[in-house]
Amino acid sequence: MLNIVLFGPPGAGKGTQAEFLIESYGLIHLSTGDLLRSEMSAGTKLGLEAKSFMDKGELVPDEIVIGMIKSKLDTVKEAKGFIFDGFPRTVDQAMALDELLNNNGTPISGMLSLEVEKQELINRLVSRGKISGRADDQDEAIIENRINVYNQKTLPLIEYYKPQGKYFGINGMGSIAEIAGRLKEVIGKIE
Ligand code: B4P
Repeated sequence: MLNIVLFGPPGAGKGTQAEFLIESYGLIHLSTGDLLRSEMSAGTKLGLEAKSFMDKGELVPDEIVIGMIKSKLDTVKEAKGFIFDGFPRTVDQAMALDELLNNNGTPISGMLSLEVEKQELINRLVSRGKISGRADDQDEAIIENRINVYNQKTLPLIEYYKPQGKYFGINGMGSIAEIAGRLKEVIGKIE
């Protein structure tokens, strides 16, 4: 089973590259951002609670996202593997994910970390904001906050996966196709 953590700051191209990886490898895509946004648009209690954090560019509390991933994993009976996109985002989330996967005997194969310069992240998110309607893409101060939250709470995950030999840094600058090629090369080594 191929279980990939697709990692990187907001705007690094996680969602974009996940689409390509699902097609190429037949994996199941689990994006906590997408799951939270669908809860928001369905107007559920969970969605309303998440909205108050997401609109400010803050992380949604761990227990909410861990519970959401757990119930998704429980519904999938057969899979070639998963792409975790935007999850885990804290060390507690990573530990919870390991526990869930180890119970099934299917650990994380690798963490693929897309590395992109800060100004390029801001440019990508500002341009998406013009068409996406996403509140967190509309305001440069909120985008800056998301990047700061990433640096403080999410970046330390590299040190969680590195000692396990599962961290792979990937240049996330360039065309979507070029970056997809780099990801494929790394997946070839861990498959
Ligand atoms: P996400 O939905 O994960 O949003 P994101 O970090 O902005 O990444 P996304 O996948 O959307 O963007 P991408 O890099 O693909 O999270 C949103 C919020 O949900 C978080 O801030 C948080 O509040 C909450 N949340 C989600 N998961 C959570 C968790 N685990 N714990 C707690 N809270 C959680 O791409 C961005 C743009 O770049 C796109 O428009 C794309 O077209 C463009 N792009 C991509 N590649 C490009 C390239 N090579 N060149 C030019 N443009 C490119």
